[in-house]
Amino acid sequence: MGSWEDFYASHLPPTDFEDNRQLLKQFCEHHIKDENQNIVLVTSGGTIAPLEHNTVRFVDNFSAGSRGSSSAEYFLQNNYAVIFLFRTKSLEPFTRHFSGQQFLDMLEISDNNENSNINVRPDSVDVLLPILTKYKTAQESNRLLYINFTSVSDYLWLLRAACEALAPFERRALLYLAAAVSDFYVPQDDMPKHKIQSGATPKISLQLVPKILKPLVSTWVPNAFVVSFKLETDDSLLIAKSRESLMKYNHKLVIANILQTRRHRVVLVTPTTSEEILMTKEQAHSGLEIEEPIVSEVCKRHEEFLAGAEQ
Ligand code: 9Z3
Repeated sequence: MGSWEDFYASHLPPTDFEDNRQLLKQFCEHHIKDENQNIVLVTSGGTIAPLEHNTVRFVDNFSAGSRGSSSAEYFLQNNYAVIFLFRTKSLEPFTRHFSGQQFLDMLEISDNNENSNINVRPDSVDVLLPILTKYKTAQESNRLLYINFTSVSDYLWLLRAACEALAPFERRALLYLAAAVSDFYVPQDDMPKHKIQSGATPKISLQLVPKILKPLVSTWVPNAFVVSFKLETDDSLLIAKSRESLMKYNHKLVIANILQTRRHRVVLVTPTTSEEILMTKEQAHSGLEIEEPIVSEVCKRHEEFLAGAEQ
């Protein structure tokens, strides 16, 4: 595996990188003026590892962005300013509640002779109104910034830029790294320029993505409250792998989950404690999302950390 310094030296930033860097800077400069304003970076969705520069094919992963997009809403509810760093076309806060034609089905057209109007169907107002109200409140108070990525390289460039903008918040910055970032990729120097031709069987050699938590925790945002996620498919590895990550990177908390049960069970792991958050079937059916108790617990621990009562 190459070092993270080598990675940035050998991979170009995304084309709209400077614009996004400015947006991140402005958003943080706006919120830092209020010394009571906490801020969170939520990463969400999967990254692609392209196989060609002119990308036709790529390696992807399963993440839909449910965890990140719903968590972003709950952080807003807990009065955080939110930077939502997400995979293009994955789920986003607020719009995530309407998939496919659901939104259009909530509208109706009313015609009179003069002009046409669009109204919300009376039976949909109860559903739409609370979501729209929360969305508008977030927008009007400028508390939600959307920044998107596609490839693992774009993600790493934007993550570093976000950390640079967040560093002045010191302990008030919370990082909630829920994106499913590819562990393997084809370095830009090893990639063909054009579409791989179908003739011979291609030999694709993937390299390890550098472990970015290391510089992030030790150098980029050394005072922030950093929370990472650990995904496994084998339950017997979950806690040990989470502790290993805490030892290696020295951050505050790992939220551990298993692919198949991630919607109703997570374990919050620190070097000395582990606390399960479990949702019953009844809670899930009544519409409760596991991200609500997760975010509430993370905010509580961030508050304790801010108060100097770090556990
Ligand atoms: C997670 O574990 C997230 O909870 C999920 C959420 C990606 C499982 P969905 O987007 O899924 O709601 O469908 N994220 C981190 C996964 C990850 O790749 N972690 C790395 C690892 O486990 C380290 S940061 O090695």
